[in-house]
Amino acid sequence: MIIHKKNAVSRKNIEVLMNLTKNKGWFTATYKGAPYSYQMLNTGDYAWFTDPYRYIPNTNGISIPESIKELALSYGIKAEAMLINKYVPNRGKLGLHQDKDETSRAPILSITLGCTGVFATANSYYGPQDIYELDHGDIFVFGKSHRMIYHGIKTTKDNHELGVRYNFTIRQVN
Ligand SMILES: O=C(O)CCC(=O)C(=O)O
Ligand SMILES: [Fe+2]
Repeated sequence: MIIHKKNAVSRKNIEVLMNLTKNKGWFTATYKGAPYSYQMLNTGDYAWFTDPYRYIPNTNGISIPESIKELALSYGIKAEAMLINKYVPNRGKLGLHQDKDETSRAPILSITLGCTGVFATANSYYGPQDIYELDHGDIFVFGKSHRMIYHGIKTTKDNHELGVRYNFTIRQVN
């Protein structure tokens, strides 16, 4: 199951999510010493960390807003972690990977605000890719037979007044 809804995030939820991005607690993750090209902010009950990849209880006190939890529930997701990524145009990328640190196999809900992310999906690492342009206000959900797809961000466009791309992924961990 893959769902891509254009311009589907309500005004209220855009405001709620933009407010969350004003929090302190942004950091640049590293893997084996190499920094990621984007910044991250953990919200919800669990935080995601690297080296090794894992979820641990989130201690920064930032919770997932109720209206976002309700949206997630409409896709069958008990929202336990929402990871916010901030990508800078032209530089922000994310290599092809699977989201596999969750014990739960509930779908993953992704929301884009700001600049466009050029999002690739594939059935295998070297397989043919489908490309989706994730624009401001888009919702993307992958679950069921697509839950373990490979996916990543090939590039971030410089096309929105926000000046960056925020991606929110809402996950059920357990
Ligand atoms: O930025 C995106 O659209 C994808 C983010 C993602 O795949 C992740 O954080 O695991
Ligand atoms: Fe991912």
